[in-house]
Amino acid sequence: MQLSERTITEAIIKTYTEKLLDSTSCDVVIVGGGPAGLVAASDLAGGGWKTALFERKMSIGGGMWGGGMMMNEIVVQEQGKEILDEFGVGTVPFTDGYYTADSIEAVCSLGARAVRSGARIFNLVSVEDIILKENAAQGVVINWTAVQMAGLHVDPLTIDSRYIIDATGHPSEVVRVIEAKVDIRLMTPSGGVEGERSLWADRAEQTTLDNTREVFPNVFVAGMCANAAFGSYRMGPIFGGMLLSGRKAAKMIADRLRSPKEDDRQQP
Ligand code: 48F
Repeated sequence: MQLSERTITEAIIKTYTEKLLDSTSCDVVIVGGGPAGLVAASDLAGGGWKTALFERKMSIGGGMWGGGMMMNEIVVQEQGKEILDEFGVGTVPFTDGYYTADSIEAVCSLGARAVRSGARIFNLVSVEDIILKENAAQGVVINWTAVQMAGLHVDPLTIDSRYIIDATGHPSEVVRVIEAKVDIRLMTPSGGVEGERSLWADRAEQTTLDNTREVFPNVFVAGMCANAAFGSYRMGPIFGGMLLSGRKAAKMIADRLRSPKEDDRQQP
């Protein structure tokens, strides 16, 4: 068979365009493909919800690849290990309740599971804003990362979504955009982004979970973004909280999607 350059080009344009077109209206958009975003994407897509994840960089994985200080091993505790087991990531006991895992295996396994569960992952695409209607987020505004990097004045496109997860890690980009542009208080103590505090691993792992919740109508925070939004500590290269946070955000949203009127019923 003679290879046709034109067929190769058409195959890519057609399949990518179909993938993107099919994602213009989602149940959930996840912003950021670090560990928290990837677990959330797997769980939501696996539960049958239409899920798209936008990742600014070429590669998903966020801060997981680099382990601690470029030593590509991560540490998890018992509950985090259970999630890694489920995703088929090997773990090695270190000492009471601490396990290590190869960060490359972890990222690849989380990413593969998310895609195979049906999540659409779009790398090289940045979320730069939300769609705001009726005082709630109704989707995200996206553009090619390359457009942003080149500083080109090119208008973005949009993706409708019933729920959004800000899983952008330390910079908490979606909530920061909301804080800057929207005249509505966030559901944080000050009404704004509280900002991340210094490192306290034990406390931060717990607060990551506590802080995984809705921060603005239809916008949930997960992973390190949850602690940045609600003003808690960073934890360094222990990743159990990230994995569990992604799972918690997915569950909260799936529950909401299953019973959209639940909140209304709870109103006085
Ligand atoms: O930073 P990141 O890994 O977030 P996470 O899932 O995990 C945090 C840990 O890696 C580590 C830690 C705990 O041990 O403290 O830092 O909370 O992944 C965030 C991803 O979001 C992407 C970014 O490139 C990264 O891959 N991202 C950030 N802003 C945007 C974005 C944006 N506006 N649009 C699309 N992607």
